[in-house]
Amino acid sequence: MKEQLAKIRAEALASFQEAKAAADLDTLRVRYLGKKGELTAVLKQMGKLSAEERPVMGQLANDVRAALENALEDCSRRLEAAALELRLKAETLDVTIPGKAVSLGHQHPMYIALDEIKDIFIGMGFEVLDGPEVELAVYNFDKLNAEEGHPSRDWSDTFYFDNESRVMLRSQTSPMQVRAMETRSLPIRVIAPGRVYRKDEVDATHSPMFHQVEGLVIDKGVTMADLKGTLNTVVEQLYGKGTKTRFRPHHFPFTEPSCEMDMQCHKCGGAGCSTCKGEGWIELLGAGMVHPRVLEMAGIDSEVYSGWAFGLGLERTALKRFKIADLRLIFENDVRFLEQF
Ligand code: 2NM
Repeated sequence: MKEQLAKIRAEALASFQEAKAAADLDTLRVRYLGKKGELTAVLKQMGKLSAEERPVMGQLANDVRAALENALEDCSRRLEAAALELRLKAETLDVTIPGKAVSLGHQHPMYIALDEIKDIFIGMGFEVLDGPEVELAVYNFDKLNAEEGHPSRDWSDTFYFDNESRVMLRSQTSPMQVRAMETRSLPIRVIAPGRVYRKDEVDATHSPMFHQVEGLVIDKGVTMADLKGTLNTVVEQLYGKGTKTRFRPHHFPFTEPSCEMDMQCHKCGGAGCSTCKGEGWIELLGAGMVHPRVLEMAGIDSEVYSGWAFGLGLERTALKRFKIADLRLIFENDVRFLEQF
């Protein structure tokens, strides 16, 4: 029996050393130490021993069991460490390898132009307003002094939602200015950029959806001189110091007097060329002194307060600002085009 125990011990220890994986150790544990294992089989023969031999063999068997358990424990730890080592090697990250470049989009030139315009006006104390693209005709037309019968109200010019021509896609951002006059305390200094809609065919200078920036100043003693001074400052910041401008008389229903503002052609310096179509001047925006009737409809006393307003097309402004030839490029969103700005 003593020899049997020594043999089990030697064999078991050797096989533990050879185990390659934790699963192998489990199989070996069952084989040597399990209920039907080799050590148990030997212990079952203890009954045949004499009373003197039994405790000696018992002690010996316990020593073997303890030795095997310790060895199993050691081997298990060794295998675990080896497995961890292997995993760490396999999962090594070389943090010095250059990353894959992420393809970022590009800010649209029209929004670059809008940001510049916003910055200029915010710098002069204006607030930027946002408002609904679906408007009431009352705000888009009536309160802007464009009453029933005005050509811009025609079904062929405006997108209406109902047969009564009450609800529409705004054709200008001026309804926001009306809302500002009705709800804000005076004085008012705001700009309202946003999308507007008109029934136009798409060509190099037209689109049924485009963007406007309108501005409004209302205070006591505001005159055309404020209009000219402010807009000249904006144009110089946008197109460069020393940019010459001129104001031509014009007509809008919501302003009186009304004007259009041109800048001297940057290409020919006013002599006339293809960029300015021989004019020497390039049209920038419309403006004027807010019509007293518009002020009164908004609940502002036109005897005490006066104001000026302007409106410009943002796409056309971006075309001029970045010398782009065709409006359609603005809407196509071709990255090869966008990346140039
Ligand atoms: C323009 C030209 C001139 C304008 C007027 C108003 C308001 F609400 F005060 F009456 N908002 N915007 C205005 C004036 C717009 O766009 C070419």
